[in-house]
Amino acid sequence: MINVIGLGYIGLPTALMFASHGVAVIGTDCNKKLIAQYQAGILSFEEKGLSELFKTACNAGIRFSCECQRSEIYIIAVPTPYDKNSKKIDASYVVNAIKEVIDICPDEAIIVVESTVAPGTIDKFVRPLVDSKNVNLVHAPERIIPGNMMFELVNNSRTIGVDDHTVGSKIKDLYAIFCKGDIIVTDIRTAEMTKVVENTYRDINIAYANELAKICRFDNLDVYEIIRIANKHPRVNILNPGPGVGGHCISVDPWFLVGDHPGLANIILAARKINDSMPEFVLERIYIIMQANGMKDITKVGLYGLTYKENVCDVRESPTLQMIDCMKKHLANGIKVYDPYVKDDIVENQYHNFESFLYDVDMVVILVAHDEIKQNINKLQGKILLDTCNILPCDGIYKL
Ligand code: SAJ
Repeated sequence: MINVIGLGYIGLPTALMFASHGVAVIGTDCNKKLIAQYQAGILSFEEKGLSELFKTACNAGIRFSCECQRSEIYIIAVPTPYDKNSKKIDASYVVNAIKEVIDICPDEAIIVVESTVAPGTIDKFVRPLVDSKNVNLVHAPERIIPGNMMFELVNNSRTIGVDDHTVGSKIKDLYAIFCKGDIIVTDIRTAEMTKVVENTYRDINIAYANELAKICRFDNLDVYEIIRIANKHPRVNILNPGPGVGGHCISVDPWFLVGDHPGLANIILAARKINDSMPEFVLERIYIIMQANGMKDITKVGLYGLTYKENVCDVRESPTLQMIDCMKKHLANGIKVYDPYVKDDIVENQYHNFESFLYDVDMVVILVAHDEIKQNINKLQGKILLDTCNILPCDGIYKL
């Protein structure tokens, strides 16, 4: 049996995937409300293909509980935030999960940490906790992208970091039950570093696109046309500029390298700063555009999109929230906000109906390229538009 600990964006799909492939699974989480919800057959977030997988896993007998269970294999998928001041990992969720496991697990149990961790975390925080017991540690960092999780869970390559190759083979065979991608077995420190390096690579490349957007704005050039042409070169592949980098991964993991290697992680730090500066850059664009159109009232501006990217409901570290924080510092209140994926009221002046939102604003700032807005471009007629995602045809539209 596998006990998957932490049933959020990664733990839940992983638990469901194993269960629907015939493995006995118990999913546990300290959040009682979440467990009650799963036991009642209700999902906590939306993701393409998730509800079908949930049904299959429930029919296959997956169980949910608040208490960790005695089991031969544990998969830990709990959050790993970073301390905003020191930039170092806050490993407390991982540490607490390991402590719970150690209290109940049998001898020779295998504990797989899937949570992304700062390189060195397993040696520094986890190993000392398990030393008293005869267990095997594994680090198998998740790699799936929100928005396409089900496909990537099955098709992506995986990394399995181990101390012992017999354990490596066993865990490789376990993931191979559903994973069609290559499964590479390596040591734990390499697996830790590889995962953080992957997300940092993407952060740096997005930062390059964002810096180009700023340079092109200054020089009055069309950054999208420049990127389009540059990308025709066989060895150039510039990413898309945007209103900033959100989510719990790309905007967090590079800080682990900066926090642990001050003075060495220079490009990484610069990239983080550029990406973090984008919400404020958009805010400045809003003020310039308002001025150019004789608009004085910020309450007539509407922000479209609150999530960290398109077609997901996750708002963690989202550029829109970063921008709203920035506005609060400037004491600019009353801007209107709408997102079809965010059902709860999480900010002031939030709308839950697209039409009423549009009715109440003169200017719309597109911050997330949800399918909804792409399919309703005609409804934006007559509005002043700032499109930070480059989804609208260029004529008469303001861009980054
Ligand atoms: N973004 C841009 N321009 C781009 C691409 C993305 O501004 O060209 C922005 C997005 O709008 C978003 C942020 O970057 O705000 C991050 O989005 P993303 O789609 O690039 O990545 P995540 O955070 O959803 O998922 C990443 C993935 N990592 C890589 O692609 C290297 C995923 O595979 C990881 O599993 C995930 O982090 C994770 O959990 O670590």
